Order: sequence, then C-alpha cells, then structure tokens
Amino acid sequence: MNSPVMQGLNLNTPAYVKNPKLIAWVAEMAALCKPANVYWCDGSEEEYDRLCQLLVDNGTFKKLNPAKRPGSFLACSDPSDVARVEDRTYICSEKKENAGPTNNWMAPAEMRQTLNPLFDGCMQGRTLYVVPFSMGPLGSHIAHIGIELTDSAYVAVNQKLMTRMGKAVFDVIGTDGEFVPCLHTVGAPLVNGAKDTTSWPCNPTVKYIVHYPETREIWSYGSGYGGNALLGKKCLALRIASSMGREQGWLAEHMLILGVTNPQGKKYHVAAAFPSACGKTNFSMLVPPEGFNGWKVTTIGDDIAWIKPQANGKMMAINPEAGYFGVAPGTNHHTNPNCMASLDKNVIFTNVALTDDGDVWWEGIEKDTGQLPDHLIDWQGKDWTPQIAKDTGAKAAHANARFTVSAINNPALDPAWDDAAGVSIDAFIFGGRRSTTVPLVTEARNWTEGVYMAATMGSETTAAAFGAQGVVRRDPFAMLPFCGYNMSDYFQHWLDVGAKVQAGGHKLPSIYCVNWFRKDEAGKFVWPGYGDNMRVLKWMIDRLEGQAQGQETIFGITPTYAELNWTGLSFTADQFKTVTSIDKAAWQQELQLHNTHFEQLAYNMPKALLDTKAALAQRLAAV
Ligand code: SAT
Ligand code: MN
Repeated sequence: MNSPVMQGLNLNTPAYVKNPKLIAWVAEMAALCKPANVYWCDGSEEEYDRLCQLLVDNGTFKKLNPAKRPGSFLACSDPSDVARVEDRTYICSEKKENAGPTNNWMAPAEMRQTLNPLFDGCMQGRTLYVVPFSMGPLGSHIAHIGIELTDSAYVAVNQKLMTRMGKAVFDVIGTDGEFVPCLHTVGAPLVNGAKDTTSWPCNPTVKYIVHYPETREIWSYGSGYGGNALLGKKCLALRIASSMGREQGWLAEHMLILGVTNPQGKKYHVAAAFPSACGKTNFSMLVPPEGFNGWKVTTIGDDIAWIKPQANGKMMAINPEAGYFGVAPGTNHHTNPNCMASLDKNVIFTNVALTDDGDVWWEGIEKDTGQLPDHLIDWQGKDWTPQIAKDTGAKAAHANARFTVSAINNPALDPAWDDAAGVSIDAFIFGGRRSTTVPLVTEARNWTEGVYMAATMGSETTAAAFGAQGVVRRDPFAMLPFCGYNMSDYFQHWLDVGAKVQAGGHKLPSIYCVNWFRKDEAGKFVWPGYGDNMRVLKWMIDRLEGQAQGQETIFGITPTYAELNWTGLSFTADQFKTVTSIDKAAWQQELQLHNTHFEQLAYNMPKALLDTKAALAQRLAAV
C-alpha cells in the first residue's frame, strides 16, 4: 500500500486485514501524521508484555514489586495532563443546533481546517499503533467496532485491558464491515531525530477532542490521559454511540449494569446512571451487608451501557467495555472490597503514589491498614511523608488517579457479562449528589416522570472541580459531557423509545431516582451508603415483585420506614425522615432551578417534560 506520499514508510499491513476501506484510511492517516513506523496490534499476551516492557524501558512505566502487585505497572502523567478536558471537547455536527447548548461546537469543515495542520507530521519519530477493538462481545448484535490509530503505546496497552482488542476484530469487519475510525496523537512530534525529554509526552498547550457524529469519526490531539486518549470509552461508546442510537432506535448510556439475585435464585438486572464522584464503580460491585444472606450482586459493567429494545419488549443491555478505568483515591476494603480484590494483579495504575517497597498507595487506602506510610514517592515523583502532607496539604496520589484493570479480575463479575445477547433490564436508577431536597429514593409513576427525574438530576459541585462549592450543576442522565447531540432531542429519544415499547403492549422497566448524599443540620452524611445501598436496591426489587406498597409523594413513590430491611444497621425512623422528607420550600426553589435548566434547553424541549413540570408544580402548591 505504498502510495507516492508514503515514500519509505511501510504500512506493514498484515495479510489477515482484508478491508480495503480500513487499509486506505490507515494509509491516508499515516501519510498525514508521518510516523516513523506502523505497527498493527494483534492483542496477544506476548504483545502486551512486549509493549509494557517498552514502556518500562522508556520510563513511562515503573514495574511494581511482583511479590506485592504481580504483573502491574505505575505510570505518572505530565502534571498538565491529568483528566478529560471538557472545554476542549467538540461535537462537530453540520448544524450547531444539533450539537445543542451543552456541547462545544465548530462546523466540520472549519474544524478539519484547524486540525489538519496540527496532525500534519504529528507522529514524527514515533510508532503509529493500529489498535483494533470491539465495543461489546465480538459479533454481538449490539456491539460496534472501532479502530484507533495512536502514537502512544500506553494507549495500546490500556485498550488491551479496556476493550476486546486484537486481530479477531478484523474477522468481524471482514472485507466491507463498518468501523468507527478513531485517530489519536499525543501531539508531541520528535522532529529530526529528537528524543523524548519526558516520560509522558503530550501537548501542554493544544488539545482537541473532536467528534464528527454524521460521519462517525473521532480525532483527538494533545492528551494521553483517560477518556481523551482511550477513544473507545467516552468518545465512541457514549458520544458517537448516542448519536448512532438515536438514528437506530437504541440507547448508549453512562450507566453501570448490575445483576441482583435474591435468596430464591431469582435474578434482576439494573442499569444506573450517576455523575462522576458518586460511587458508580462501588455500586456496581456492591457487597450486601449483614441481614441480606443469600442476596448476591454481580457486575456486568461499571460505566457504560448499550441498550437495545427488542421486538418482544425486552431492553437488552451490554457493557461495551471489557475493563474498568476507575478512580483509585477513596477505594478501600470498606468502600469497595471487590474492587480491591480486582487490583491484586495485572493492573496499570496512573498517578497514584509509590511505596518504598514498590507497591502503590492512594488517599483512603490507609483506612484498611489504620496507618499512614512513613514515606512515599508521590505521583509527581516527589518525596511524601505524613509531615509534608500535614504541612502543605500535598496529596500523594492525584485526585483523579486511576487504575486500569480487566473485568475478569473482578470476583463479582456476572457470568453473563460477556453474553452477546446482553441482559434484560428491569429497572433504571438515576442518582446525583445532593445534600438537601432530593429524597433517598423515589419511584417514577410512569416512564415520562422517570425521564423528567433523569433530565433534571444534578450534583452539587465540589470546590476543586467546578468553582463555587454547593452550587447544583445539572447533569441530565449523567450525560452532560457525553451526549453526542442536542440534549433536548436526547430527552425526546428516551420518550420515543419508551412509547415504542409500550405501543408493542410491553411493560417498561421501572425508573428510580436516588440520592445517597443527604446531610443533616450538622452537615454530616446521614445515609451510610456503600453496601447499605443494598437496602434500597432490595426495596426496588420488592416493588418489581409487588411486595412493597410505598407511599405517594409529589415526586414519585417513596418507601415507608417499615418497608426497608434494617437488620444489622441502627437507623432510626427520624434519620429515615431526614433522608426522605420532602421540604416544600426547598422544592419550590428546586422547581425554579428546573425552570432555568429547561430554559437553557428550550430548543426542542419535549412538551411532555414541560407538562410533567407543571403537574409537579401543581402538586407542590397543593401540599
Ligand atoms: O477519563 S475518563 O473519561 O475515562 C473517566 C471520566 O473522566 O469519567
Ligand atoms: Mn464515567
């Protein structure tokens, strides 16, 4: 495939790659990016080990002590490249209104003109890795294929853990199968034989995370971190997939999927959406507390769900991912024992601290040992001691430090996690982080009311992340940074999907709104959370089985105190009231905020949601 512009560069296309469109695209992108080599990943263990060793040799990876953390590595990023960059993320639809008011937008032609000069020669001196991956079980009717071209070996090895990555993908796309082309560069060319001066190359000033929903392409420039660089995750599985789902009648959601089995062996499946920092991974791996003998929670996914309604009315869901890219700080044996077990071996850690015996450490893990270590190397390579932390407030691990680990490490992994047919969803949960107003749990009386709950959900900002503390940031469906099209059209799509299932004479999944984060007057969390969330989950199952009546409120159906199983927890009726009460004044204010939120999304806002808001206001006025 050596085209004239490709003088001297061998594309090394393996004989088993038979898709002319793919081969032509790789040739075109290589001609643009001008890498020194092209390497096609086959996804083998041998290849994974080889690339990890390469990363060790060039200083990106530190191999952890095999006696403590076998098969595991630590990478520390450039301090300027530690998280997704929402302000540099674009949805480039032809029309601005199709990106909507919640996305950054630029016309595709203009964006291409901006990006082309940046990508021209961007991979000089580096290897272009061709990373074939399937989002979802290979060949599943719900799955889709992506091909990521990247100049980062760190990305290639992360993709091996996070996706079904390897040459079997080429069998799925055959000679004319579809794939989503994903182009990624760290944006740090090594011109004229220059060598890296850093172990985490990136572009400290220029970053673009760009999606073209109409042509289904992803172009990412300048960052090597997380969702900016592992393009199967937020870029493909949420932004591009949400737009595909809208066209094709399915849902791509920022949801965990779990299975919950009762002592009689009856199993339910729940999909749950929470914004960042609400414990999604913890909930997906929940260990039922004392008093729930015989109950079992199993993980299908911890972050993303693709859900396809079938002709029989079932909403079949898969986790498009094959691994977890989770936040390390705060994770310990109390908050998430299954996750801790998942991290015993074969993990890539990013931006956590290094212990003197070659293991990893992060804030919150000391709850397991009861003491702080005497000395660490922090995520920026500096000495850390408890005294330094006390004097300067320095964190040993970055707050957004991550682990990358294959799902098969999870002891609570659901046997159906890799089932190509998916699992049938019985209930949806939507939750935010609210210290007041929103009750512990309410059930929507119908699909539209559930969509309204999800459309208006929000989280209080933490000072570090988004400015002023305590301001409610609306995060509809936890999709604010991830919806690939206009948010109000997305609400309409949810209403349409529900209407279609109902028109077929089928029952829809129930929808619940939860809030684990209510505080008392002293500012302390009242609900214990973590494993105790099982008490709420069981009530939902009781509702599905017709075993709990609940009581009507202005905002859906809420449990009575007596309906929750309190075995093993002392939680008084008064405390229960603190987390479930509906305060009229607070809700009047809340409705004003819903108004402002809906005004921002006025373009194409479904009338059904405005009607639901009006009905809520009326019910509130009557209490
Ligand atoms: O970095 S990721 O986008 O993968 C995770 C997150 O920020 O939610
Ligand atoms: Mn997420």
